[in-house]
Amino acid sequence: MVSRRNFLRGSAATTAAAVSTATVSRVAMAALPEPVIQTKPDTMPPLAPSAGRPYNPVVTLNGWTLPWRMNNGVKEFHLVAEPVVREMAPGFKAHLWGYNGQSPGPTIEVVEGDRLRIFVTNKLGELHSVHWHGQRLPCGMDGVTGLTQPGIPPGKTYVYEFVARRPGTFMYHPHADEMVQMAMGMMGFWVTHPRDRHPLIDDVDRDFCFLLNAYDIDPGSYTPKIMTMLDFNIWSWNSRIFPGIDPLVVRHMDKVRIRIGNLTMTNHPIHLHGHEFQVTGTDGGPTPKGTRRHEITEDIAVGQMRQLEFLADEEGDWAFHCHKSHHTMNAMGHGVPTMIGVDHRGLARQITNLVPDYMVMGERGMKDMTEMEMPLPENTAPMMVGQGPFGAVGMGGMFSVVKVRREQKRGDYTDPGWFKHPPGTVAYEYPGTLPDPARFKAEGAGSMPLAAPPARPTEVKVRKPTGGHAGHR
Ligand SMILES: [Cu+2]
Repeated sequence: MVSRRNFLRGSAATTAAAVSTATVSRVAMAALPEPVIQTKPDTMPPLAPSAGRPYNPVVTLNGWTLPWRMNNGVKEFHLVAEPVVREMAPGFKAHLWGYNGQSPGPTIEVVEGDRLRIFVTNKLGELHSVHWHGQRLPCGMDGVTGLTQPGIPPGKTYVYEFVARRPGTFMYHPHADEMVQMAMGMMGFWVTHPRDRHPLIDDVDRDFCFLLNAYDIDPGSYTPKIMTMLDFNIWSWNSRIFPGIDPLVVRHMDKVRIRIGNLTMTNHPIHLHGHEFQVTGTDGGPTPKGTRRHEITEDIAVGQMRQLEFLADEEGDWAFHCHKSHHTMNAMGHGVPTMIGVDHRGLARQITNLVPDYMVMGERGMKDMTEMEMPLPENTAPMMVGQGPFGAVGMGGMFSVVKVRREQKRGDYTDPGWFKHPPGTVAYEYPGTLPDPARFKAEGAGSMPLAAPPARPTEVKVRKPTGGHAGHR
């Protein structure tokens, strides 16, 4: 259940107050900007720029923006690469690697033309470097270990300096032992706002961003299996899984931008209900207006960024999710036989006595799992959970809700609760009796008769859910 949140109203001061700054010794770091550490997985309010050129800040889903300091006209940031504990959903925590206390790391927001200095302190046990995905910069600042710089040794700090040359949607991630470091959750979002009015970049009222990431964490364990290439069991947005992903709260008639980057090993067709959006940009830059078309699903390939934009002109709680159905469920969605129509409850109970975490698919479908009294290993996200106003949502993983509300105030991201549907606008039960099905007069009169009839007719019985089970809550 996504709880109602009290958002701190945004300013650099309130955000800084919500975090502590204790990780790196202040003496050792005297010349560096104090590293700001986030301790919570909550969606923090937009960080309004306290200096430099103005811009409309983004909101990072279950994340935050890294504060900076101005030093002689240079924006200075401090990233600390370190092991973190990330709450991926209430009741499920993972040992990940990240930046400044969280995985993903904080979002970095700058303005086109800004001169930047980014300090990266390595508090991992192995070499590290940060690649600024999509940036135009001097080759030696590109952050590829061994190719453009030596790896940053454990305990050392390196400095990256470049100018944010083009506006757009980018990310940062390690380019050192990537397979391990990205599988452990090291990545972050990057937004470069346009310096002036840009013909291809519209002003929006709400600007959200998040990264797609995936983990393979065995039920009952805490650390991702970093050797997994394809068969992940945790499909997350910013290292959070439904129902741990905050809703995207918008005001009716707001112009909304959602920026998404994919650092998993597969593509994700991201699907929005109730609205059509346009893809207004990629990590290559803003897309020419003539190429834009309306979509309701946009496939985001590995290593790509996409900007989706729409006018929120339909009130409601609109599902927003990856359209791969295995990506909207949590651990244990794999490797179980299909048991639809098989009454195996007695058998399952007996096996559970011998193998405590034995899991079987439900008799009526997987959603049975949401209500089985099967004990879960400790620190395991149930496969599909989340209670909506009408019962179990039966989802996990890459799923959230865009909440469009007339009463929402400008700039207010507080969860307004569930949508109150106007009377007569919710699907309802048909009160009459079901008519007998119409049948074809002659069955099997196909154009391709079998050469010889089968020796023995095959007997298959349909087992229908019984009355008590069929009705759904
Ligand atoms: Cu997906």
